[in-house]
Amino acid sequence: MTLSVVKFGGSAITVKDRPFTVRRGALRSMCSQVLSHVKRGGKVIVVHGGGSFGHPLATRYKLDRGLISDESYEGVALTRLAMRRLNEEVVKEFVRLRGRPYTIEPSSSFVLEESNIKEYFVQSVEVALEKGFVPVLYGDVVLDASRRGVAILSGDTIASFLALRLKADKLIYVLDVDGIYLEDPKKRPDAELVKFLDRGILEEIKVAAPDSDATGGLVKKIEEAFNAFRGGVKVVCFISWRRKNLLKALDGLNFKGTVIREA
Ligand code: IP8
Repeated sequence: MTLSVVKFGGSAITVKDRPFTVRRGALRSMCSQVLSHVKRGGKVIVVHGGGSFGHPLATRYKLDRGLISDESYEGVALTRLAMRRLNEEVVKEFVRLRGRPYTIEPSSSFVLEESNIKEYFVQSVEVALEKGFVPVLYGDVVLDASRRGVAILSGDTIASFLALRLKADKLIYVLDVDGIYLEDPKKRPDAELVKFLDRGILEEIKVAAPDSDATGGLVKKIEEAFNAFRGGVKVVCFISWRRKNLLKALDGLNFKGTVIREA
């Protein structure tokens, strides 16, 4: 039996430039592929991102800088509410498909120090898995014991952290494109998909890719993926949910996407 951690990218499950808008078809397809794999005996932890729910608020209130003013407290509350709304959508979709989701709030399972995970409580994830649930976590604003007070804990970080801690077999990042490209495939339709990603290619991407969201975007995501890979997670990949690609990756069949490998 395999354990997989699947990150539903915020840009895949929401319409990034339309606030609070879920991409219903994409979300349904991802949940359904996860459940097909679970039906076959696989264990899956789902972590989702913020997309057009968490990021616009986190950016508006500059939460990446911590508690910088009285307004920050309002920003923390509103951003967390928005993330809970998105989480509700994900959970409801699983329920519609007769799945067994169980949300575990990152805000009460993690404490940060200078934005890095300092304390954590993963037993709830383990027990939820043991009892047949699909644990669902998400990127959120989390308490930070340093002077900053709070920080954004990205779903990418949670996913790679859990994959390492729980010795997952696979860590799968689901994006709104087929994988990692050296150029933006939405602007350059002829952009080439990177099939195997090593450190050298990451350096090229650092130069080429703009980082737009509150948690550092693509490069941070890839760094997290490398951490998990170096720590022993055998399959770490970036894919799209289209054409049952997520299910193929979970089931160990040939899939289209980007796979991390040693340089
Ligand atoms: O989209 C960030 O999660 P991510 C969540 O996984 C917030 O980076 C609150 C912006």
